[in-house]
Amino acid sequence: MNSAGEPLTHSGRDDVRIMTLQAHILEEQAHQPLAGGTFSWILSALSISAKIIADKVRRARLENVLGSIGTENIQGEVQQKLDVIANEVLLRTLGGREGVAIVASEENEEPVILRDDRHGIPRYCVLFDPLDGSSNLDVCGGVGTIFSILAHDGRAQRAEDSLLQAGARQVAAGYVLYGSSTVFVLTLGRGVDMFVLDPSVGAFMRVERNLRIPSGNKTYSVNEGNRRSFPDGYKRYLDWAQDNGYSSRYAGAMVADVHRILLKGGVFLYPPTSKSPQGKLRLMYEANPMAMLVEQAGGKTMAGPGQRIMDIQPTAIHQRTPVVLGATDQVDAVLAHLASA
Ligand code: AHM
Ligand code: MG
Repeated sequence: MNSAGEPLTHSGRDDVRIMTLQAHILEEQAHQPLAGGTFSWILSALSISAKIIADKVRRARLENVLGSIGTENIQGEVQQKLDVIANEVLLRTLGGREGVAIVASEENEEPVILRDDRHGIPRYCVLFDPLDGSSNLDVCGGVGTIFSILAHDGRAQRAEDSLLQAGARQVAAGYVLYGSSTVFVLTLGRGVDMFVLDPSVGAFMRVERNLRIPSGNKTYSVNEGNRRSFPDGYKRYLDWAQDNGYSSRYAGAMVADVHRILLKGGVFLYPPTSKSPQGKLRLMYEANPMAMLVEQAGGKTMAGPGQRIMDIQPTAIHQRTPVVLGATDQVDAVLAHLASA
């Protein structure tokens, strides 16, 4: 054991130290001025939710919970059965945590105000997309959970106004990718760390500290089926990229695409289209948390020329934004084409 009571291998080297997500959170707590135990309990609720959802995703076909439920969410999108199940899991685990004031989900029209006494312990707002890319489920593709944590502003006139904070004010963000393994990627504003669920132990194990997005990867990730309705600048970029030896990779689930970019570099785009003039992705549940992760890993995230995603002042919790994110060099290459006449 080291001085913090964590197990060390015989060599005592940091790169071979066994560190669970829980131990990591306790260690980081010392550096989080807002945090304390309250904050750690919220992250532990997210970790438990991730394990439960991972299990549901793996058993979906066996338990016959694939396919749509026959209803639409507030965005007018068809809800999958597992969207609803994952949403319930998160609401129930977070709902029990004293430190959570408000939860807002992509799947619910209105935020849920859990506690708003405005006195006592500092509280937080947790926003999430419970099962991003859920249409991938039927074909065993990657899906994920995305979350964003904001400090609850007790001075806001209405409790829900406290949610309308720019992404730059997030105190933590992360995602869980339910892929060939279950991966938890987290930032508390001091870099990005990655954990993998060890199913035999039942714990997320830290496998990477301080992830940095590599530069120089000539890969773009975009739904090229929408190309005809992209603004001209995006078309110019795609022409340039194809003339310059770029490859294309697109999972159709933002979590899977962003995970690849964090590890390998490249750029992800969801431009405005004629069907979705503001882009498809949601600012508060998808773009902001991914922007915090990408910037903490040394990358760049923009909604368009001169507009950093995390500087957008939200006016509605379900609002959408165009997204260009990834390695700084690759995002700059896109922006150069958006700016040119
Ligand atoms: P969802 O939250 O309803 O699943 O939608 C978001 C998903 C993202 O994961 C993904 O990047 C995008 O929608 C794919 O959209 P499209 O099928 O238009 O390419
Ligand atoms: Mg989503």
